[in-house]
Amino acid sequence: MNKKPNVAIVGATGMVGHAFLKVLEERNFPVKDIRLLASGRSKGKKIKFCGNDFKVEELVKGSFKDIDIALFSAGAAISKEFAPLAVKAGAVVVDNSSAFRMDPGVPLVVPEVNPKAIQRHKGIIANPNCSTIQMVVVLKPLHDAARIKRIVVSSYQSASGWGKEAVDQLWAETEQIIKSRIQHPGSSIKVDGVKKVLPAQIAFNVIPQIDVFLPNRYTKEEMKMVNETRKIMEDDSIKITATCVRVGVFISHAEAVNIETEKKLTPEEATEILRHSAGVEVIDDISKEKYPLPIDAAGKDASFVGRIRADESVENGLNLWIVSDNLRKGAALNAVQIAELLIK
Ligand code: L14
Repeated sequence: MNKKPNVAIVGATGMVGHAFLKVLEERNFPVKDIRLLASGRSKGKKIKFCGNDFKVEELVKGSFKDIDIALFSAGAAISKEFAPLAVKAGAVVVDNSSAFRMDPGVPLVVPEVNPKAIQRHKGIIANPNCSTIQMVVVLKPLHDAARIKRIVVSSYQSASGWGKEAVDQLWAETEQIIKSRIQHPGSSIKVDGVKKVLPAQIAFNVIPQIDVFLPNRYTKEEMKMVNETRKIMEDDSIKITATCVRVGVFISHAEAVNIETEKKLTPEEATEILRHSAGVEVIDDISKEKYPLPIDAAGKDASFVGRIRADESVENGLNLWIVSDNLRKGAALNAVQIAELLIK
C-alpha cells in the first residue's frame, strides 16, 4: 500500500464524513489527495480540509480512479453498490455500514482488539457498529485475563448515531416543548418542517428501539452487538444479550455492561488492567462522584469506563459503565486507525 495514499470519503457531507476529515487532520494522516463524494444533492458544496477548500463530487461508478483508500459512511445500500466498484478500481475500502460486517470473508476490525484480522482482507475491511466498538475495547483485556462467559448489555445511544436528521429532530422537539411548556405532549408532538426520523419523540424521552425489528423480537442493532462482539473477540463461546435504547443525547453512547467471568476478577484487578489498556480511560472516583458522562466523552478518543463494581448476585461477576463518542471511536476514528494499519 502507498505510504501517502489518495483517499476518498464516501458520505463526506454526513456527520461521520465530517468526523473523518477532522480525525485525518488531527492525526496528520499522510493524505496525498482527497476526494469528497456524496449524493448529487451535495454536488459542488465546498468543504474545508487542512486549510483548503474541496468541492464535493457526486458519487458515480467511476469515482474511484487512482484512489488507494476509500472510507465509506453512507449507509449499507450505497456500500453494497459502490464498495465492490472501489475495490475493482484498486482501492482498499474501510466500510462503516453493516453491509459486509458478518461476511466471513471480510475482516471486522477494532485495532486495539484484533489488528491481525486486517491481513486477511480482500479489498474490504468492515468497521463495526458504534456500540460494539466501545464495548469490546474495554472487554477484550478483561476477557484475556479472566475469560468472559456471558455479557448482558443495555445501551443508551445518542441521536447522532442515526445521523443529522435525528439530531435536527431532537433540537426541534426540544424547542417546541420548551416553548409550549407541556411536559408530556405524547405522540401528538408535531414539529413544523422537521422530518420525524426516529420512531418516537426523542426529546425528554427514551426509546427502546434502534434500527428495525427482527423475527426474534430483538432489534437489528441488538443483534449487531451480539454477532459482531463474537466475531471481533474471535470467540463464539461468549454468550451475550443486548437491549439498545435511544436517549435524548446529541453525541456519545453509554452502556451498562454486566459480565460473568470464568476466573474471579475483583473490581480492583479489573480497574488495574483497564488503566493499562490501549484506547481505554478509567474515570471511577465515586468519592468525588466522578464517572464517564456522554457530555464529557464527546470530541474525545477513548472508550471511558467507570462504576466498576462486583455483581454480588453471582460468583464471578462485574458491572461496568462504558461511554464513548459514537462519531469518533464508534465510527471515524476506528476507521482511520484501520487505514493507519494499512499504510504501516
Ligand atoms: O450499524 O441509528 O453502524 O444509531 C449504528 C447506529 C446503524 C444505525 C450501524 C443508529 C448503525 C445506528
